[in-house]
Amino acid sequence: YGPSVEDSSAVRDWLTRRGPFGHFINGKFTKPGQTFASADPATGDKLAQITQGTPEDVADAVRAAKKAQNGWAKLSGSERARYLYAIARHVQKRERFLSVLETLDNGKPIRESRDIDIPLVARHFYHHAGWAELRDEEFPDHTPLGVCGQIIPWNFPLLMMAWKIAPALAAGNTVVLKPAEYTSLTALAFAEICAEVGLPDGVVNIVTGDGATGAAIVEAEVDKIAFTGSTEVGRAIAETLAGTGKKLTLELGGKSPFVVMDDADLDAAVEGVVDSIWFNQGQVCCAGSRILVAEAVAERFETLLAARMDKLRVGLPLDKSTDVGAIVDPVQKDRIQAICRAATDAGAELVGGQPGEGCFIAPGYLRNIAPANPGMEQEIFGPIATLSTFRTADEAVELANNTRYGLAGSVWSESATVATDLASRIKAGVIWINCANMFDAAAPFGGYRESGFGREGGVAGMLDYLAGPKVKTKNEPAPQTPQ
Ligand code: TXE
Repeated sequence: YGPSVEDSSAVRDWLTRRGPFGHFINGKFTKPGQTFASADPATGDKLAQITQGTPEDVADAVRAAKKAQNGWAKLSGSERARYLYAIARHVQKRERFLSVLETLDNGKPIRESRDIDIPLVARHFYHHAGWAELRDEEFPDHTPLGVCGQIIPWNFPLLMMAWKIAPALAAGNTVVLKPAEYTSLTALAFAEICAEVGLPDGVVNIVTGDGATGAAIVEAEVDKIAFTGSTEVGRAIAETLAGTGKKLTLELGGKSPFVVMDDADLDAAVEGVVDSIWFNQGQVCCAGSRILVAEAVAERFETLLAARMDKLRVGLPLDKSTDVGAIVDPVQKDRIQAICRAATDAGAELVGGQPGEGCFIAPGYLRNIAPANPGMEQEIFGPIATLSTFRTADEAVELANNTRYGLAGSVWSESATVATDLASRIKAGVIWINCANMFDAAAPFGGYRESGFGREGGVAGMLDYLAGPKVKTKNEPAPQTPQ
């Protein structure tokens, strides 16, 4: 099945009926203040007017969250779990509506929002409902942090919101969350779900706006900041928070290696590339953006890759047959093209990757690319990979680790010994073997080096929303030796 024209008109009716949008503070929508437009990147059509949050709006939201926190934390774990289960069920009930809204606002193919984003949102709330029930038993010496300020990006708007809100609430915290300015609409629809399930006022507060609103949250009287976004903004937030005692977790950029060994199943590896860098138009922090392939199979791999790339359909995101939708905003499209230009100016060759009208860019890859080429070093955050070769496993590891990031990696080999050996030597928070971009609410996700710190998901993710003694957990990442 797939969302139909009727689903799309239901979303448009909702936008007309509900907009212009204010914030969601203390269980109610505020009157819209000064607004800005949110557009459909595929057509340029305006979807809604959103309020630019002021420091006063942020202060109101923090006050509401503070007032609600004690009562929320005092509920028994199973009472908090009931709300999280109810949220998960309501997300499932409104699955079609939410996937169409996400696709209109972000430009991602409807197949992805329908089959990946929204189901994972529900899964994240179900999983953390379980944690709410187990919290007292599993972490008896821990307490909630208090009010959490959460700032999220635009590449997986509702899913990143779930990653932030679900563990925070399960642990007994309350939140003030700011969605990205390009993609605020599903967060506002989610606010309606919070009201529908009768979540106590002030437990979840959504304040919309741009970076200035984000900065106001960082400076507000919150106990933790959880941020996902660019390394530059992450660094600025860390500087602002230094010495304040506020807890901080950062999930930043990446330039993840995708290593294809000479004994790999090449057809499967090519499909892995599709899931990795051409998924969500390459706007994925853990995208396997640096393809490293063993020289012995490089020619055959590239032939298969180019043929598969040509079959991908770039098109309107609401069309169920579209593989590659629209880039989120013209600003991001310009950024992607600027890095590709710098890469080709420095001698790389771009295969595919041509811009279309509006926010579209065809999938592509950069070949003949030197390790110091800007296209190899910078996060392109678009549907463009790099393709280079290696001779030995040691060289593969060296190239894989030759980056300032350390978020994810993917290794392809038919030998379990080879694959696990490589996996253990690549410095990244997540390594996938013979697959890519697999997410599970129980598996901790997060980076090393300039990809940030802190984990989301699983036990490690829960501990980042609690204060108390360190608990050694089975799936906790091994401590990282400073580089
Ligand atoms: O990110 P920003 P942008 C990378 C990716 C992309 C680049 C730029 O390479 O091309 O960053 O994207 C809020 N204080 N990633 O400019 O600005 C902002 O409003 C507090 C990787 O969109 O970091 C939004 O809500 N908050 C990444 C959020 O930060 C501030 C996903 C992210 O926006 C702020 C996104 C400030 N001073 C981009 N300035 C990933 N890890 O997945 C902005 N914001």
